[in-house]
Amino acid sequence: MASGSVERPLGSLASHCLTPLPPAPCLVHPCFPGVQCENVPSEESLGSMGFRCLGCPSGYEGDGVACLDIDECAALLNGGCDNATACTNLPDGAGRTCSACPAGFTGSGETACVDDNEVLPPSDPSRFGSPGPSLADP
Ligand SMILES: [Ca+2]
Repeated sequence: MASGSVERPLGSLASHCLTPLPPAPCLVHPCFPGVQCENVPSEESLGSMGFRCLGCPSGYEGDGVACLDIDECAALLNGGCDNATACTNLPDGAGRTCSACPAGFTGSGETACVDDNEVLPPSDPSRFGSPGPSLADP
């Protein structure tokens, strides 16, 4: 009894070998999460594929492969917060926050802190010395 042999039709094998597809680098997700990847023909070797990452998400900076959180407080003057407030950087592309306006001011650090009195003295009288405690008559 002859042992069976399996013959594979050549056609099915050949069809897999005739047109080798270039590997698509974007299939392995080489870009930073959330960044769009684009397969592009490699400039170094003809017929192979490279990739391009299309920018970092909002709140990040980098080349699209590596993206780092932007420290908005350092990048802008006080992060764009009113100078009377404190800017706090938020990680993971979440931007930054401004602290509340100090007592006696209305508004927010995001817009502007406005003095409740709204009227500022032309100069600080304490610069010229205050009258001090009045002397009681003897
Ligand atoms: Ca940030």
